[in-house]
Amino acid sequence: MRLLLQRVLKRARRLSQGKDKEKLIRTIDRLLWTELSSMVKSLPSLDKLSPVQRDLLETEMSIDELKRSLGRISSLSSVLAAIRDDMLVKYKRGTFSLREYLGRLGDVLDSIEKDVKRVKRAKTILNMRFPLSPYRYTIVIAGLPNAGKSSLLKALTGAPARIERYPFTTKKLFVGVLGGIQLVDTPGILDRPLERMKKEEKLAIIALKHLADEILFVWDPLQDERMQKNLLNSLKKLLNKPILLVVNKADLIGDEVPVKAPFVVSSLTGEGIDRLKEHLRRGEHDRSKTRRDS
Ligand SMILES: Nc1nc2c(ncn2[C@@H]2O[C@H](COP(=O)(O)OP(=O)(O)O)[C@@H](O)[C@H]2O)c(=O)[nH]1
Ligand SMILES: [Mg+2]
Repeated sequence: MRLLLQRVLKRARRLSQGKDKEKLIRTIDRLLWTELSSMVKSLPSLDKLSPVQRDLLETEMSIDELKRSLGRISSLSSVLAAIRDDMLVKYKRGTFSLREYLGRLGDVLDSIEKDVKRVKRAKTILNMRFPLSPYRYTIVIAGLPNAGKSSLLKALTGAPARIERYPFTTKKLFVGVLGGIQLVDTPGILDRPLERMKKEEKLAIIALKHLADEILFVWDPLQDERMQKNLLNSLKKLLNKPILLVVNKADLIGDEVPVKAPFVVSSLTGEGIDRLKEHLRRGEHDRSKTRRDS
């Protein structure tokens, strides 16, 4: 906040050309208020948020709290004006001190430090753009690391996946298209227990939850069964979407399929892939997209 004040002072000095103190006072006041009010105006109307924006915000703050913060910042308009007028009187009497003015402004800014932080964070969250089309039926691929998620995405969609940046995280997101469906591979997001999720990952998952129509869980017959069941259950709870179970690496297991699954495939040899593709494509026609909330 002190930085904001320094910036304002620097610009005000330039604009009022140093000598004219009355102009300096008025300029500091005007610039500071412009900064604060534009911070408030830069947020979209909180009563018109989409469900996904609302969910994202509420992972980190209550919307009422945010509204109160905005209110406190807005209410500084009159506080700042009163300080300015006081300073103008002092200037006329010859007792004006710039140091005193800045000190009082600093105190005022300190009093809204938390509010400003909250508003800035809200702005970051509300400006998030998820790099997926909200209009396509969306299948999110999940499963343990090495289960074959990336291989399956490639086997299903052919072309190399489009690589996007995951909002809020350093992670990459891989998007492939099959007919009108988009398939998404989310390495490092949906491949381990979610209890210890970081703040940013939580946001990413909530956005994903709003976009996903269905989860394709890749089961790896070579990996621990319990771990996979746990992950499957936590995804069921977290995302609350229909889950399509696909056993991968069919080429390595012969006839001994370890879980009951409607599809057993090999992303390596292509076994079972056409049947799965057909199923996914058929689903696309059955499900008319009526939604979009984001
Ligand atoms: N034998 C065999 N290997 C596979 C199959 N699918 C994936 N793999 C291998 O398993 C490893 C992990 O695959 P990858 O697609 O990177 O898994 P991800 O971490 O879930 O994305 C790689 O070495 C793949 O070549 C499969 O169907 N059969
Ligand atoms: Mg992968």
